[in-house]
Amino acid sequence: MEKTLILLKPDSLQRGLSGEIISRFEKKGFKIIGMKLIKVSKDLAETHYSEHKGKPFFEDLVAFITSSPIIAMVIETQNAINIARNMMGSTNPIDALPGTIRGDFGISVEYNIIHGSDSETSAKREISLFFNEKELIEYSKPIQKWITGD
Ligand code: DAT
Ligand code: MG
Repeated sequence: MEKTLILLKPDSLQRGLSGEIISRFEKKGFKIIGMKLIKVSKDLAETHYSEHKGKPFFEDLVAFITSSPIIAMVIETQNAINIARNMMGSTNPIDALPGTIRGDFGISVEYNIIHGSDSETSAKREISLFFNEKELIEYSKPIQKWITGD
């Protein structure tokens, strides 16, 4: 089963949207295998977003993600990365379709509510930045066979 890292950014918690967003992933059929509330350090933020270093929005992005707590979670299912990205919607809420998380709740690209890994390589790298192995719990959910046949 594929795993992906989801971050509910500071605006999610400040706006009281975290339960709603977690619920969408649960209802879709993802299994939550790791979850925690954390205040992201500047170091972790810069490492996590290192691909954007040097871009005009980088400093503001780091300031935003470190400004207030986030919820980090690892969720798992078949094709988890692409399914989660589709549920999130486009990076800029202007382009995000209604029915997606950013399409339903977002207005601004800076305050776009949620992060999700964009590839298998990113998912592996990002999961290991936010979680150690002991924090990821493998368990079975019998309902899984009614979601994916597994
Ligand atoms: P995504 O979060 O959809 O993977 P990304 O990796 O391109 O998008 O960018 C990371 C974050 O940086 C994004 O969620 C919000 C911010 N960002 C991206 N493009 C931006 C821009 N043009 N202006 C301001 N912030 C931007
Ligand atoms: Mg990205």
